[in-house]
Amino acid sequence: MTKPHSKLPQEIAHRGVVDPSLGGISLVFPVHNESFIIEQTLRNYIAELENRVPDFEVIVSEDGSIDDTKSVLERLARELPIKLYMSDERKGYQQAVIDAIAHATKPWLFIVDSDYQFAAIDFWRLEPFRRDYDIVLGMKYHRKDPFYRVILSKGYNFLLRVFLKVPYRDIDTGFRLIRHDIASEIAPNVKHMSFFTAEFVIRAHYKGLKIIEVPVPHYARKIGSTTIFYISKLFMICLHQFIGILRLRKELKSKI
Ligand SMILES: Nc1nc2c(ncn2[C@@H]2O[C@H](COP(=O)(O)OP(=O)(O)O)[C@@H](O)[C@H]2O)c(=O)[nH]1
Ligand SMILES: [Mg+2]
Repeated sequence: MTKPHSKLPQEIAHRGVVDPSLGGISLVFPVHNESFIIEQTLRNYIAELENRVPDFEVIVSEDGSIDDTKSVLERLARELPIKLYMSDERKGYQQAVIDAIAHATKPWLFIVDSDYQFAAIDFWRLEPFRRDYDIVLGMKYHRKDPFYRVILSKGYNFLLRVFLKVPYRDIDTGFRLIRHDIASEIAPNVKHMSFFTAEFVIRAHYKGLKIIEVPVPHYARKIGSTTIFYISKLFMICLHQFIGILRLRKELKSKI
């Protein structure tokens, strides 16, 4: 991997029609209980990208919402160009992404958290790197989450450096461009960690793929709360992650 830029460039270099030779993009949103924000997210991303990415589709992968999310999405699907997949059961983030990858038809995936902690316009910070990389990770600069999450994330990335010898600073980001063929090949193998992107990136790293971290602004959640990292579950999440790191290390031992 190339060393990331250590600072966030103020300017977005290019915001225009993307080079069609780089291939079309499937924008993928995993969604769970986001009724208050999902409309804003979808409208902003579609407005930003649909006329600038020549070969473009939007895939919404929702499951298990118990708020108003499903009816908001059904209403939006009548108006906006989205491919909507919903499930009554909560499949979880990883399965939602794997299913979306199977439905996606474009050569690149832009997989983005649906709670608008990343702004649509920052797509343009990642996009130029498609030319030379297989995976472009939006590194949160700076992370606008509760203090305990920032500390946990720093500790987690540190443990990955020590135990798995990977150099990333924000490996589990919710804003990334990934080549579709790579995602289809690697995603189904992710099994040890509950942080899907982290294990995915580590596996890609040891396959020798080209990965870069690019700083992007991060915004505090305006509404709702994390749907994954409840304080009451933190101890078990950390324990599970640590066991996952050890299992992945065992599996990849010959390569590390
Ligand atoms: N489809 C699906 N999406 C999920 C699930 N859990 C979380 N998400 C989505 O994943 C994204 C990240 O979740 P979030 O709770 O914001 O994580 P945080 O930003 O790390 O606190 C959000 O867009 C959620 O709506 C799930 O079980 N299924
Ligand atoms: Mg979030």
